[in-house]
Amino acid sequence: MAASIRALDFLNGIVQTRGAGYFALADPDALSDTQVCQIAEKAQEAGVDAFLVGGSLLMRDRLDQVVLQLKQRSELPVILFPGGSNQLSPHADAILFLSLISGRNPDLLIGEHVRAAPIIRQYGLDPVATGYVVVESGSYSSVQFMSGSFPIPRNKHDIAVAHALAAQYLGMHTLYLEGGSGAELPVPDKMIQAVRAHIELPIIVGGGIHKPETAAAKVRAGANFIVTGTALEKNARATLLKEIADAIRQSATPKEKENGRDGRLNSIKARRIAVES
Ligand code: 1GP
Repeated sequence: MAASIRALDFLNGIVQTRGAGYFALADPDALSDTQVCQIAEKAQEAGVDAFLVGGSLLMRDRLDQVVLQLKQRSELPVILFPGGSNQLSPHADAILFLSLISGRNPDLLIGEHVRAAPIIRQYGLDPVATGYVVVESGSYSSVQFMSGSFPIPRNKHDIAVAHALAAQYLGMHTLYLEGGSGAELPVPDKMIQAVRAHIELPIIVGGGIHKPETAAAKVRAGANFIVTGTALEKNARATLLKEIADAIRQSATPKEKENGRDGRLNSIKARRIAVES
């Protein structure tokens, strides 16, 4: 991402021209220096669109180091994906400015943001306002524990839709449906479909996605960005990155194929009717 391109324009450009993209997540607690460098060197050629960097907790003070390793070995954008206001780096390009809207913890709805905002400005990071929605994923996840919040039950699609609409009406720029790192079960396809049928925002989906076919199914359900972290921690080989990136591209439909605003609205209505019937 050139310095002159804003992060949101970069993300929207991918949605318009390709329909879906791929983020590789580097958790500084989970990856060794060697693994970070391996992923950085292979990701661009494999078809990764950007790196996310962050985690629920930072056990070691090496956020800057990981961001710099990625920047030095790749031209891909580095977007912070912070577990809190202590996870900021001046070397990153942008930040998912996450509000945990599925929880009712005021600190994660606005408190951490107030602490982070002046530093984000000082560092010149480009914030992307993101509604962060945690979904039940078969086991108790780090994000649930650290946030002290209940996830949305897997079969309660209406609750997920209501949160997604609230994020859109609050003016957020993206919605992140999160199963939690290392999730046993990824966010259900039917929940993604239901959310897609009701909102226009780019939808990011992560947690428990290890295989190309799983990534493809999430994209067909309506996801615009797929995040994988744990899969790369276990296997940083370039072939896995490429297989997942290829699956995402082959399953996506560029948004620019839809016609005009009325066309988009009509297609939302049509998708909603299809999901509800
Ligand atoms: C976690 O969505 C991300 O916040 C990625 O999850 O580590 O399970 O790929 P995984």
